Amino acid sequence: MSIAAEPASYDPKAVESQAQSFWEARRAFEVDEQSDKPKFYCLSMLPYPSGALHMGHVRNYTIGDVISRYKRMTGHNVLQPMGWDAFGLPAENAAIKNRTAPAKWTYANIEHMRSQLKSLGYAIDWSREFATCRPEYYVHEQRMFTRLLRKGLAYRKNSVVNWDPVDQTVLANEQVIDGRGWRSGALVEKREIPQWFLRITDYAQELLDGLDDLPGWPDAVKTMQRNWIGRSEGLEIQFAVEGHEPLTVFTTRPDTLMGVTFVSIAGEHPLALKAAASNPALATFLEELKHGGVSEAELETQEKRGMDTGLRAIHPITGDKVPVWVANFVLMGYGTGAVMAVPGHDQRDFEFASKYALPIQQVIALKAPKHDDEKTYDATTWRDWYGDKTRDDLELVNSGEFDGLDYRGAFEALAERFERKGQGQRRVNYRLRDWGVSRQRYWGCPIPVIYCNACGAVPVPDSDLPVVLPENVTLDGVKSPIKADPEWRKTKCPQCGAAAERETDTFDTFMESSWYYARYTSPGAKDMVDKRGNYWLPVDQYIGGIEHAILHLMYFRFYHKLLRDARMVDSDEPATNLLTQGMVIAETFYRDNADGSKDWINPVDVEIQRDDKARVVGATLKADGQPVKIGPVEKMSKSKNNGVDPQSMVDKFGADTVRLFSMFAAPPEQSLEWNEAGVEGMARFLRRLWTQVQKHVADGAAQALDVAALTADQKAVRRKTHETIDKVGNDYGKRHSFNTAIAAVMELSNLLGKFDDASPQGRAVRQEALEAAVLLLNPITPHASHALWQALGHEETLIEDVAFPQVDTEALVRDSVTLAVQVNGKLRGTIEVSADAARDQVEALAKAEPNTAKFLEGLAIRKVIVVPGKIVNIVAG
Ligand code: ANZ
Ligand code: ZN
Repeated sequence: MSIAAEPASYDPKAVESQAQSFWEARRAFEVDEQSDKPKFYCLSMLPYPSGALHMGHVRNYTIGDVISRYKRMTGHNVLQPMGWDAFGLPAENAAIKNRTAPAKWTYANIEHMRSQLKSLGYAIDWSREFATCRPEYYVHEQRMFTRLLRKGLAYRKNSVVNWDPVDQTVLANEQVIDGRGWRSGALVEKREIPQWFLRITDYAQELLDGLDDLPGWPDAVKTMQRNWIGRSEGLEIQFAVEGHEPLTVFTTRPDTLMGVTFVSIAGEHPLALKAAASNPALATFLEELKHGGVSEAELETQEKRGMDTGLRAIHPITGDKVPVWVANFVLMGYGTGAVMAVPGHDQRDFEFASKYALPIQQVIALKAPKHDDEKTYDATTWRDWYGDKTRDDLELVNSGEFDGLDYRGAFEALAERFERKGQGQRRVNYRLRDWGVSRQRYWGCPIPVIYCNACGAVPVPDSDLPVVLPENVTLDGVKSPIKADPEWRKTKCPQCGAAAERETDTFDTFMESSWYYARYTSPGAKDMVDKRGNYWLPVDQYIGGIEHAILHLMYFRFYHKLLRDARMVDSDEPATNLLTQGMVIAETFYRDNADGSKDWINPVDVEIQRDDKARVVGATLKADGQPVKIGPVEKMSKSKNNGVDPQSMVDKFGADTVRLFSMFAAPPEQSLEWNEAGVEGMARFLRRLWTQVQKHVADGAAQALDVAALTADQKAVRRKTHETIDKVGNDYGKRHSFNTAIAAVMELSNLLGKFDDASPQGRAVRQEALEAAVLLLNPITPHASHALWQALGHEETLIEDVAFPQVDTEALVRDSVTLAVQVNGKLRGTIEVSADAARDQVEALAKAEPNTAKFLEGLAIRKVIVVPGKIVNIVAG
């Protein structure tokens, strides 16, 4: 026997760079469609190249990588791509600040972040990488748009934007701070300008119905999407207006029709504009309304304001005259822009009527009121239950012929009546609006349209695409360089050849992120996607932040349907399974400044003091040793300076440890609290496993395992090995429960630490256990696993190609079981019996157990109950 050499100690830097160069040289993760394995497309939401990876990225991409590597080990042809969502406002802001072009800034960030991703060892097919700001990417988007334009699925209409009167520019919502321009500080105005829209509303019902076919999506996301689509069934009802055309209202509550005491219309409603023509006070009021917010949230919260137009509408059933008011909470863009107001049962109408002393009338009541306050209607305070149509304990009152009907009954009766008389009709409305894709920003994909005085808006012909965005520009922060440059927009009309001008708006950046998943499947394809798309799509596992639950994921689903209808893909939905990972949070630390503000201190600069029960009792700044205050645990952010730079953690601990911690600290959907002590714990575990393997192999190769020859202890270790394989396989594959998988491997490693058996079969059992541990951790710690697998004697088989270990069910069988022995229901001892022991043998052993025997002394045994595998209860007296 040779003297064991000192085992190589764990050097993550060396191990990781060795594994990474190996993968790179072998192109280990490049895939194509020529495979007899089932495909698995694992996609993580692509990053915005902001400058450096943050912990949220690391968490997202590690989850995706663990799933990808696990799927590869279980026999799948796995595609895991990566790219850059490279257009967007931050590049413009950074360009102004750093006096560089947005393109230059973006490309530099991509370089840096790519190397960061590579240092984390993700199993990415880098040959498919792209940046969405490149013409060879966005040309497809432009071609798609011109197609949609010809099909009528894209159109132009006026729409309101935020206008900064000082900078003479349109502002994005996030550039409006407290109603003022972020640079100029000027009060922002609303302006109507023509903008391009995609008809996502044509797909509203399909987008809604499709959610029922997505069992692999979180319910929370599906609910948010349903609410966003906001399907409402109701009636359109006509109200005659004295001296004018009839007014049509949309209501979901026709059952409250007899409670209508006025009609409310939007400030932009044509009838309001007509009335204002001869009513200067009203005209002034309409002008004022234009300055309010435009978002629905703002409309919900702002104070109710209105003005009587002086017009009178005729109630379609009673013939009574009711006033027509302009109300600031009625949206022109929803329904008909006109509402039959029922202050008795609609809260907004109630607040409005209370403010302007308009009549309030009860028409819905409880069928069987119990409490006194339910028996009388109180028009001075709002009662929510009157307005809830889903309740079946309500009925119509004060409604003449409709009294006694419920919501459904009244709905049907009125729908039928109005449809017969031509005074109204059933109608489904969606809250979903068409997707406004125009942005007045520079750093985006140019909208491929040419304006000609004679021909109007003409799509740029395919042969002239792409319309390229100039990258070499200077930004002064006021105007988009392509808007400021009179030359860029000059062109000829593709139809008549006359002098014409290009559109200078660019697309919303959600456009690029709506189809990138399809492009990854078809690198180099002439069109957006080719037949390779049908091999890979739909995405089998999509992973990203919950903040994308509504917009991105809606556009992503919409775009897939556009691709399907353009016959580019066969499927209806882009992704079968969706995982929304939780936030990364961390402690906050600060010191108070004299002026009451706070100086936030980064957690890496803080030393934490704990008591002997590990409770935090204080914190000091490492630099000066003086105390700092501890704030709440919050999402990592710049404003609280509690972000931990992943790169510094990778440099300090290695990528595997960072990956291990981010998978161990919390289940993927939950918040993950970053703490360095936890990271150190993970580093210790990896080092221990490393040493266990190195010590084991230093003693030479293990003999072949002879299952029949194992001792009880050896069998117990082997059983643990296979129990662990079984559990980890389930945790990865069925539950995405990575933290419990890691914990199981830790237990196995602990057991090996106590298993001190240098016999040939002892070593064979240890070899099997260590191989299992290394393989089971491979999806999470691929670098260490790569090296340890080789150390375990597999120079020729690569761990990247090794299958996930199989459970040997024989090994799970317990030869002996431990039984509790009770006398008259009280625990007196335990016995070890063979798993297939006969009943009388078990009884005999139980009675002979020394402590039990003591308690049985002098008693007569009446009965012995044996619960197999669990207990023996001896009844004696
Ligand atoms: C009378 C009524 C009585 C209403 C009642 C509600 C409760 P959803 O479910 O979102 O579709 N409405 C219609 N068009 C509107 C607009 N352009 N701006 C603001 N509000 C509008 O809501 C439909 C209900 O919202 C409609 O039903 C209408 O008020 C109002 F007890 O009609 B209801
Ligand atoms: Zn023309």
